[in-house]
Amino acid sequence: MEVLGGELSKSALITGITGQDGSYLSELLLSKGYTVHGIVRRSSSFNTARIDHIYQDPHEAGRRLVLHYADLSDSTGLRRVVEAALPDEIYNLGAQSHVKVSFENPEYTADADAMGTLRLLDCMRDHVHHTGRQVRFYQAGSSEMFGAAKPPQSEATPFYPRSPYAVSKVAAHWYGINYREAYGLFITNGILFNHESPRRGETFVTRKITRAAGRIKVGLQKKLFLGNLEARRDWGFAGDYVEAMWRMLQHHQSGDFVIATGEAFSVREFLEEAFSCLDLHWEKYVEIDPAYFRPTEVDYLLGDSTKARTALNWEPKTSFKQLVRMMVDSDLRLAENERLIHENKFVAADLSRV
Ligand code: NAP
Ligand code: G4F
Repeated sequence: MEVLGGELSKSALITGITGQDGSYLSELLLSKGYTVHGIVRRSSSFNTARIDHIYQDPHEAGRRLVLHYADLSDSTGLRRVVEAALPDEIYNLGAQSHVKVSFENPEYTADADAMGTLRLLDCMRDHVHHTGRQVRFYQAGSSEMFGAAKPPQSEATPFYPRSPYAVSKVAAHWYGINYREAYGLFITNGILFNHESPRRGETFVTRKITRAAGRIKVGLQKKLFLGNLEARRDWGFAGDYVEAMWRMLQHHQSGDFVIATGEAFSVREFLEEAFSCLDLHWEKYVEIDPAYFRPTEVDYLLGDSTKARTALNWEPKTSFKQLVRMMVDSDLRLAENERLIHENKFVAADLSRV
């Protein structure tokens, strides 16, 4: 903890700060007075779009958002960042988070999601040992870990992972428990069901649908190719879920917590809801492309978050319909801007000539 303007300010370190959840969590922690340190991967193009609105120039006095180049595949870098940030709380959100991609890049997924967690836990273990500081660790576990287990799924449901991503998250979950028990560290595993937002990556099914609905509405797209429409998911709003992450680390005891809405809908139902927001009939536009089927699918995720509701006093604030509407409205605005650029024959800089 550091003294900021006479008040004690907590320091948090977030891996995956450039992702959907990282951006919402940063906003939440900044609003609570934290100094937020975030790990950004080096990329040849900018990857900070989701946090550009809260970015603070390194030359700004008293800045509370500090970005560090590091990668979950590089322990040395992680160690340096932990030593520089002196975090009270570590949120490990960084991951190769796409299930279908994990079948194509299983080894990389295991390295970032399972080994990356182990590397960061080990940094924390040494840091706590050498400094005697109190540090709390949040691990971004997933309902994918339940996989083929019968719904509803709670903390008591045995895992049955169905993808390299899910297997890696199960390993990370158990590394967390082992480090908690072996070294007495405060390590909490969130087991979060699907959560979405206008900032969701565009290749996840909800955003793919709302993005396409907006583009179809303004005449920029004619077809939407999808895979399995029958899968059922318990979809919540990411903004509500980062509040749960924070509450988990404020709780007096570490543990494992399921975070979910308790309602599930199929991909088909999401489609119906999203397209009807724009008075469109999805059947006219959607085609099934088996390329989007998974070698092993997760059919039905439905969470029982009674423990979090009771112990953390957390509950989701956003309904399924409100979530879909929020995403459709945002993506309609995006599509309208795209169309304006298109109609004005706006020419983006051709960087290959520079
Ligand atoms: P996301 O949007 O895909 O963001 C993932 C973040 O991890 C990005 O900042 C990404 O950086 C970073 N990252 C990827 N590989 C990395 C590496 N090797 N080293 C350091 N950073 C790396 O994911 P999200 O939806 O925000 O989810 C956050 C976390 O919760 C993930 O661990 C995900 O698996 C888990 N989770 C998500 C959900 C959900 O429904 N959203 C549900 C349960 C669990 P770039 O921006 O450079 O790519
Ligand atoms: O949107 P999805 O890719 O999300 P999925 O696989 O449930 O994983 C997400 O949620 C997990 C939590 O349970 C996170 F841990 C994970 O990081 C990620 O955020 O797919 C949802 C469903 C699947 O059943 C998929 O087969 O939608 C189906 N689907 C149908 N057509 C499609 C498509 N999924 C994608 N991505 N693209 C399609 O065209």
